[in-house]
Amino acid sequence: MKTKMKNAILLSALSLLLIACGGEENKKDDSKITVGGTNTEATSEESEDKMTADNESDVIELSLEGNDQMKYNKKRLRAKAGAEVELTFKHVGEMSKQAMGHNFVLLKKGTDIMEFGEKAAGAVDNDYIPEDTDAIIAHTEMLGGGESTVLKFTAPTEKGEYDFICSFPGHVALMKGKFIVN
Ligand SMILES: [Cu+2]
Repeated sequence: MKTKMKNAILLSALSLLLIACGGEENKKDDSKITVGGTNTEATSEESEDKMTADNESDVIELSLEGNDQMKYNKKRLRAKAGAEVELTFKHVGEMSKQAMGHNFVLLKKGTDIMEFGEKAAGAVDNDYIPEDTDAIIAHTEMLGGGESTVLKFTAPTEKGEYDFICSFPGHVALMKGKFIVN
């Protein structure tokens, strides 16, 4: 009888412990959800890019998508000054290059992106990449739905924020972001 009682006490003590631990874990989870909830997409985006930027390997791998809603999936890309960048750019939509073409054009500091967009719109025969400009640091080809490409280039050596845009006519209004060099 005595051992049975001992066991019973032990068991209830154990279950109390378990309940206590469980409660704490739930609390932790709750706080996590609250933090994530306040800052939806940007948080995961940011941490993902940070991880890439902190990577000590020689080549910085970045990715970017464009869709049929005329949007990029990221507003910021990050790279270290002078680093070799390998950007995988994908058009995840289904629309044609003629109707909803997307590219990635990285522009030098001080470029007026709306002005550049207007100029690019005139370069119909060159996939909307103006030929008489020195504002472009690097650019991909124009893609249609389902296509993807990899662009290799050297990040600017000067730290700061650079603009990237899609130069398809009218897209710069929505398809623009910051390429952050640190
Ligand atoms: Cu576009």
